[in-house]
Amino acid sequence: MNKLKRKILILFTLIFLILLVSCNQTTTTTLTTTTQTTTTTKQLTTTTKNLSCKAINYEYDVENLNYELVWSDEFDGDALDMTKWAYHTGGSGFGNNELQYYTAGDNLKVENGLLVIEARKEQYQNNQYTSSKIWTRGKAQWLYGKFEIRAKLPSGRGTWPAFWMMPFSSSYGNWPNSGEIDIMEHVGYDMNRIHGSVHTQKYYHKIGTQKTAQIYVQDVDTEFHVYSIEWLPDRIDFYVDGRFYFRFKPSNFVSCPTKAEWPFDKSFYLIINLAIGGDWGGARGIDDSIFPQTLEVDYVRIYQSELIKNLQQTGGSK
Ligand SMILES: [Ca+2]
Repeated sequence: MNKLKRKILILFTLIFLILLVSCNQTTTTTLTTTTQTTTTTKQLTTTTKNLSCKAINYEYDVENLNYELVWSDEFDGDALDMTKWAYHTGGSGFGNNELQYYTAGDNLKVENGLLVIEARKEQYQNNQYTSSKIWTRGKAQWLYGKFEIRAKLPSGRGTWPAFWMMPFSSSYGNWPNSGEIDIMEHVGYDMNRIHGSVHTQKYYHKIGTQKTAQIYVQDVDTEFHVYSIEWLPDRIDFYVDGRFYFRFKPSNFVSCPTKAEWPFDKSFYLIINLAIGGDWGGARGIDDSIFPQTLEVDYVRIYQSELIKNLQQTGGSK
């Protein structure tokens, strides 16, 4: 009898042990699965979050982008090419209390391979000056690329020429929310100091947060210089005569840029104008003895890279 009892006891103990081990294994497996699921969810969340950030996680070799000329105007004809440009006319001050009236061609000519915009001291409607502003709006716009303008600037107190870009459609709202890129600005009371700037919802001049830089260039009014930007998916670099002087890269300021810092993932069109007076150009008055003044442009050349056009954000976190 004792032998049988011992056998039964051993058997029960064995069954108990097997059950215990098996139960433990199930618990362990369940725990592992839960942990893995949590980790996977976490990874997915992180990835999604990073992809919603703008202007980060782009990988490219900036030295090997194989740029191709996609649009240009050498101004070789004897009139403005209206398939490429349109006049922006009017005299309402353009938000900066500018004093010129922009005419539809009276202040502009194309000759000797140059576009020449002439600002004059003459009454036109309620304005004391006339000048010209042209843009590619509705005719051509670009997302990313190299934009080069070779030009000779006017001189004297009150002049304010600019090469700049505005969004084709204001997807992120009214100015400055959809962005503005100022390739070159120059005010005549501060000769030879070239300004490159961007404006966005978060960074713009009316609240004193615009991102801008300056470079001193000799003889802007007597020599031609090349004013250019290289606009990439995560930054915009500014140059004069190939000399780099400013990089706007939003990830230098915030870890996850949004449209408030980087609205520059949409197409922009190009603008050339010569303003007179205004909040900035006229900050030290206008010297009426300087007129007429001219802005001369030798060419506008725009290059793009297929690699950049097709570049996607990488998924990993950085
Ligand atoms: Ca030319």
